[in-house]
Amino acid sequence: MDLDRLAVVMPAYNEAEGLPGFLEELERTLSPLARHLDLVVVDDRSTDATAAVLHDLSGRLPALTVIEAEANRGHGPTALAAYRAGLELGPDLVVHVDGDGQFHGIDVARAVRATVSTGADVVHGVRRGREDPWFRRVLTGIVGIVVGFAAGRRVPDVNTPLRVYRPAALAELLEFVPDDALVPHVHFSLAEA
Ligand SMILES: Nc1nc2c(ncn2[C@@H]2O[C@H](COP(=O)(O)OP(=O)(O)O)[C@@H](O)[C@H]2O)c(=O)[nH]1
Ligand SMILES: [Mg+2]
Repeated sequence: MDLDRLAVVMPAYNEAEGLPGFLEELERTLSPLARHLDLVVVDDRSTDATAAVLHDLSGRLPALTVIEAEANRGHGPTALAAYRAGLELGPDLVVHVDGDGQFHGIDVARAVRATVSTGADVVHGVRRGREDPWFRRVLTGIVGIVVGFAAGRRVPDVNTPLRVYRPAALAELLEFVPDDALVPHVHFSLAEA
């Protein structure tokens, strides 16, 4: 694969238990895709052992950079801070994935490969067969319909956290979304469409 630098950016909140396995899995599956891999995790002032676990891991995973948020600001602003930190590294592609380990490393790698092979500015990983509570599904459905209507095209899994961006496209999107946006990926999806 023809990538010089690949940056994975990740907001994390109270994920002490799952993060080591997930980050090691990402390192294993993604490092073959680029000469240099960065894993940038922004810890949103977790109240569990996330900060200590990340500190420990950074000794073992040279790819890992940990950023401690100044205050707990929620998922959206933390994801935006992670995107900005990733962009600053000057990567060929930026991958965003949540710290909850909801995706398999091989699927993250598939999304990266799809971005390279299609030349797309943006690739979304779409979650199928989710087992969310009914109110989450209703909310997701309504947001999907509103965005689809506003954008003039259907955007499946409109708020998906697995997203791959070319840096120029991401920089444009970051201009478009306020730093404190609660659901920046919905804004992104709308702007992308
Ligand atoms: N940064 C941050 N993330 C949070 C907070 N509360 C929940 N999250 C994370 O938000 C992410 C998305 O929530 P989730 O329920 O997985 O949504 P879904 O993936 O759309 O089903 C998860 O990674 C949670 O850990 C918070 O206060 N700060
Ligand atoms: Mg999730």
